[in-house]
Amino acid sequence: MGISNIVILTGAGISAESGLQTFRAADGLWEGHRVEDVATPEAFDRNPVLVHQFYDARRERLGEVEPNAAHLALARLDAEWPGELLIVTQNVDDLHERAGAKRLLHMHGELNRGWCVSCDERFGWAGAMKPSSGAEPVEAPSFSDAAKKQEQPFDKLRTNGNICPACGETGSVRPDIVWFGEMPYEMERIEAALMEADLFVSIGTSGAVYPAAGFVQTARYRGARTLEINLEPSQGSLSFDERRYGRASELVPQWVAEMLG
Ligand code: BV8
Repeated sequence: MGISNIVILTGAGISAESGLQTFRAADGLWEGHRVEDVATPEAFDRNPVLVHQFYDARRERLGEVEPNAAHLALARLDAEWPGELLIVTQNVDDLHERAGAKRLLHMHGELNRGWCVSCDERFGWAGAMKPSSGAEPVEAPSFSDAAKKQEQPFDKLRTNGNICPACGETGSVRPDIVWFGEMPYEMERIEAALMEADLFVSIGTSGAVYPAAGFVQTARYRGARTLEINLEPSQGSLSFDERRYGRASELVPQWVAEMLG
């Protein structure tokens, strides 16, 4: 059966060799935090400053890392694959885009985006999101349309303060990220691609978080071939026709070279 339509799911493991921590750290903590203390809407209501500090630190870290050979190989496949292809990432980092991938979606959101819970606008965001300590007064900037058009991340216009670039509200901006208990983004587009897939490939994910961990079942059910590329067997490894274990920066370029022949 010729392979034409490919769906690729990636997780934290593909960014590990770029220096970004994965989730299943030995102590089960997430950069020292319990998931329920930093990645749930309840946590944000309870302690928004802690949640902002957690995401501000990860957003800052992004500026210190680069895409690795696995990201670059997928960007090459994206550019040269004649059939349908969709990269569905669980990652909130921007390393796939910075490697050049275009046919890509972030099902759990992005660190470089903000969402105003007051006016419901979403926009590019760079820098800290934690409300400024109120030391220096922050007057509302007049640039809503520029930011709205996301031509420029909010921060480039101001350096501090949690102010919505669309409505000027203060303290109403949250990370545009899917927290536990929240509905992942673009589920229709993902389901549609899985329905048409001839090949489903899972790279650098432990298969611990749903609905992403269930995609392999959907793909199999539709008759797609399934391949897992990971450092170790994932929780769903038995659901894959083929499994390759090792480092993404080595195995993904090899696999892409095979696909592009
Ligand atoms: C929802 C954004 C309603 C935040 C994230 C069914 C059963 C049980 C539970 C549930 C269920 N359905 C829903 C749930 C609840 C929950 C869930 O799954 N809980 C788990 C913990 C049991 N799911 C939800 O709440 C989801 N929402 O269900 O809404 C709904 C219902 C139906 C249909 C639609 C919606 C929302 C979940 C999203 C939460 N947000 N991220 C942020 O990033 O700050 S999840 C976050 O954790 C990541 O995005 C990712 O998804 C997950 C971490 O997993 P991985 O990326 O796989 O990372 P991990 O560290 O675990 O593994 C890394 C792997 O890489 C390892 O296997 C390792 O071996 C490998 N590796 C390491 N280095 C390398 C490598 N591989 C190759 N090379 C290397 N160098």
